[in-house]
Amino acid sequence: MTLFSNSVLPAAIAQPNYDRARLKPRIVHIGFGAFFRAHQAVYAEQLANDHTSDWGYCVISMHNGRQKIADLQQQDLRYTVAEMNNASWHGQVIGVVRQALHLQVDGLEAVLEAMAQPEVAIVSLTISEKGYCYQPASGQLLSEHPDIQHDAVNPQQPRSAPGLILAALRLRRARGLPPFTVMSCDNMPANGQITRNVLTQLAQRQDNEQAVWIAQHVAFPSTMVDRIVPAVTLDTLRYIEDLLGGAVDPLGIACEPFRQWVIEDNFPQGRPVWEKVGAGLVSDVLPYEEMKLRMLNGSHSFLAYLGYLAGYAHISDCMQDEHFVKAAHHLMLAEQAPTLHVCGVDLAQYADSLLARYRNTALKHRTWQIAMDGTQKLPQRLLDSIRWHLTHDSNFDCLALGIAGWMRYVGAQDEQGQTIEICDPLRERLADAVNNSREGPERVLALLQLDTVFGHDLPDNPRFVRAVTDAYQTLLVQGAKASVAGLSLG
Ligand code: CS2
Repeated sequence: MTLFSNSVLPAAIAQPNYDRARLKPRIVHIGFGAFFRAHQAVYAEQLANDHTSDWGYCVISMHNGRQKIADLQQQDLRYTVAEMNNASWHGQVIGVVRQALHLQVDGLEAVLEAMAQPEVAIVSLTISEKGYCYQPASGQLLSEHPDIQHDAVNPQQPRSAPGLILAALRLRRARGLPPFTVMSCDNMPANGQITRNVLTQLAQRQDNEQAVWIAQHVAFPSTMVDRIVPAVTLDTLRYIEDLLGGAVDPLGIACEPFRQWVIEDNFPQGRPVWEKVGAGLVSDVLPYEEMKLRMLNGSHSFLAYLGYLAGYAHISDCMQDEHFVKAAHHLMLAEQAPTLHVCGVDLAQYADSLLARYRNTALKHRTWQIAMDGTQKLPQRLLDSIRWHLTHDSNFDCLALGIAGWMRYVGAQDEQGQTIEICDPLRERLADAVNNSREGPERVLALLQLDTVFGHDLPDNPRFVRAVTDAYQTLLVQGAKASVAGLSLG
């Protein structure tokens, strides 16, 4: 076994061809997870390789991922990305990270100092939906979140990501430095607006003057990000070890070849020329975000809940079942596409390309992984479209079955009676709703009481309640496979 940091890698592995010392950590990225490593960092790598860019990253992890930051430091801040298709792969070493910090290990002062460097122009985020401490149904700050309650009265000792960013902005302001631009790269509609909401609303509770300053001076561009990057498994790491000729990279990551990034062009402090490496810089990202969230993520969630219940461990396994393929296609084109406003995109082609991506058997994208955090995902993926159908009096059977699938899933027992491990920030509330209701329509009504997910309009809408209850009953009686096969997709 050779360590990645001192080994000679096979010639087929692309390596940084630029002087890494040239790169400055002009972007601070919070959330050194799989998605960042295989998405934003890859764009920066291509810019440095092909366009002499000097935009490097300082990466910060706040709570989890201690070992990852330690590994990164150990291997000279480099790691491998393997783009994998059914039968082919392309391996690349990423060198754009110039500094790596962990809040718990390096301490708040070091983290704030990195964020307050004059050269920092952007702070970007992949902290997942729940990291924003917001209410998915309304897009506003979740004031009762324990970390927000803490940060509201302890602005100097932040626990939440919004609190940390506010502390860094406060420090820059005190030093007479311009603010940085805050760029969310998480899967939420108008993610820039949500980030602005949570930051300004938390700032109002800390110090209203700072809230006014933020509203006047800080830009929050929205982005649509896309690349399928499953959680790393031991198998992936072994595969990457083979690619690397036996060198071990604990940070190696596998992803699909496809990537897309649409960015609102609003960076008063400057930005990399992302458009040179395929990103779309536009004035309004929302139509693209909605398209991706509803057609890709919406069908992903549908396949995740129903697929898991049907016994399919991976998205590519769902694609072996022609009824699941047809249902996903129908969901995308008949139930999601009509709700969209995007121009100049052939949605039928987009749907076909998504199904082709889902068929990538090299990825092993677990349905269980996508099923996580449903309370944070359902509103933008399925429920907004349902609202559209309720207004237009049109059919939404697949969407309703998707919601019913989630309800059955959070019941925490699969169709064979085995326990399902539920991962969700509202896990306890879900368990309360499940344990205090009888299986059947009563369970549906209990789960609909989660107002940060469903708001008040949906539980009050008889057509919605009936559609979800009927789908739930069908699932109970027939099981997931037969319920999907029995959808009438006319
Ligand atoms: C997935 C996404 O885990 C999930 O919820 O739907 O991570 C999806 O793979 C990415 O958004 C694709 O860009």
